[in-house]
Amino acid sequence: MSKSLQKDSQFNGLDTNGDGIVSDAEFEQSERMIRLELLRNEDNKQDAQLRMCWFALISMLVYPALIMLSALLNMERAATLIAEMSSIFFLSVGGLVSIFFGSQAIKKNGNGIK
Ligand SMILES: [Ca+2]
Repeated sequence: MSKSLQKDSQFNGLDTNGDGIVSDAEFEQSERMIRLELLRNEDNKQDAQLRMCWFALISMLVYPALIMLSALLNMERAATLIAEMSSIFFLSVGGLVSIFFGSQAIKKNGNGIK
């Protein structure tokens, strides 16, 4: 005996051709759409992480220029302060970038534990 959906079921939308029957094909189609959506979200996430990575690397390049600029503008105090922060800054950015690439490698190849 065929089953029917409850009144106002959230799965009513699965009947895409409007014949009043949620066919197996329609059900599978919706599942495929969900999987596609998940893949797209994952893709967006990776893009965002990559952008963050680029931003961190570019900031590493800009950092020394910032010190030079401060020195040129006779802001010796600012130049000194920025230089003092540089060690922790480069460590943090380096850590961030290496964690990004490390996690990518682990995701791609597995962690070696079967
Ligand atoms: Ca249908």
